[in-house]
Amino acid sequence: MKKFFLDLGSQPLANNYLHKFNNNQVRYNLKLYFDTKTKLVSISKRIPSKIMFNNRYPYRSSISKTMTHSFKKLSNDIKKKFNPKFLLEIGSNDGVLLKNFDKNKVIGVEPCRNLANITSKLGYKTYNKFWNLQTSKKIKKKYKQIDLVYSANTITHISNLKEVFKAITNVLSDEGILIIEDPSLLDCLKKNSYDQFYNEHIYVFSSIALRNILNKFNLEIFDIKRLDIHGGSLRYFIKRKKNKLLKIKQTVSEQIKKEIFFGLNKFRVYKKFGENSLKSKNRLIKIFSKIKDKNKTIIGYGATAKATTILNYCKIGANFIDYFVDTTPDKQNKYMPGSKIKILKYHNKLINKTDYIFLGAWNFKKEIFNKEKKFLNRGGKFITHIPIPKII
Ligand code: DWN
Ligand code: SAH
Repeated sequence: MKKFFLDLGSQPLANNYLHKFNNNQVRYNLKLYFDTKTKLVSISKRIPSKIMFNNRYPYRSSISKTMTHSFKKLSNDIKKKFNPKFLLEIGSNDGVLLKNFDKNKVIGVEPCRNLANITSKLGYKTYNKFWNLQTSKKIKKKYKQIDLVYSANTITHISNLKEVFKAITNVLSDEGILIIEDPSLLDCLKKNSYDQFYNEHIYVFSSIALRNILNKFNLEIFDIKRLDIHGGSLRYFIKRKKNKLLKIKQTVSEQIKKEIFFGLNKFRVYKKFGENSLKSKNRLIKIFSKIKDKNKTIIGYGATAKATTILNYCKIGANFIDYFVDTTPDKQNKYMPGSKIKILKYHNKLINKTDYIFLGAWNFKKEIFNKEKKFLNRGGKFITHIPIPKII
């Protein structure tokens, strides 16, 4: 049974940055549910994939140094540990991972044409398609079997999980390995990051829920690595159950134990998270109001999808934030979804004339604080809502 635990209100589509402010932008109701049987957490409203992942999708993974380093490190680990003959990446975006591999040993699947074009032009075979059974069959016909399938921050974006895993098992060799990486529900609840939920994030996985899904496809997790990426992610190493060559590591039972100890299998924990999110909203509004009462200026840093959830849930608009800065070309000179806050091209001059900066990209706090030493040294302050709204 699916039980409701948080209403994040009427929301515009994240990543739908508009050139001209439009009050009638498409909106949907963002409500969160916990399935007491499967333990899966999901949003209720499903926006068609073709609308979300179109030919102008602005998000570029390579923009952040943290991500580029993380994917480079992973590529080296994959080569060392698994030495795959052939790797398939689902949701290859602008090639942040692909680029670390030999062009003949890797293919990508990326539905957004603007992104698929980037890697195709670099010579990486990229299927400009959605990952589904049809795409999987096409790939199998050409490449036969694949010994490593990788997907980061993508599986949680696809509504039909049954089809996703059926399509994966269709191409994966008997001894093949599937690695998936997504934000961790445990971290999300611990940090009260309700902003991990928006139209693209249909699910936020716990390892308990993922294990239940994989079980249906005779797949099992044999290792888990926790990463600081995106505020806390889990990298799951998965194999077919019949493959006895790889032993199941203790990391798996340890992670499951941690999740059970926290109560991720119990509805009351989600109810509490819902209550905490409301408290977080009220506290954040108070911080913004107090700053504005003193006639100080606030700007936003990182026009993230997550920030869209925050701004629209907390009703924070141009009355509080003068503008956002972002290094992503396709977000610049557009408006934050659902608000009149403009996104400007990042320039340190813009940083140095404000009093406060709201961290939209709080997940890159380390990278950003390193870059903005000058702002911090002159007494500039950051505002974050993680784990509780505060001024740093
Ligand atoms: O799952 C998803 C993740 C991987 O990416 C997608 N559904 C959408 C997107 O979510 P997001 O927008 O919340 O992702 P990020 O990676 O937190 O976005 C960071 C944003 O901040 C980018 O627009 C780039 C920007 N940025 C910046 O302007 N200066 C980032 C850094 C580190 C910087 O120094
Ligand atoms: N893997 C990258 C990008 C994550 S953003 C990273 O971790 O940084 C999510 C990506 O998934 C986008 O590039 C989006 O176009 C892609 N995507 C969404 N639905 C998909 C589907 N059905 N099949 C394959 N990719 C999909």
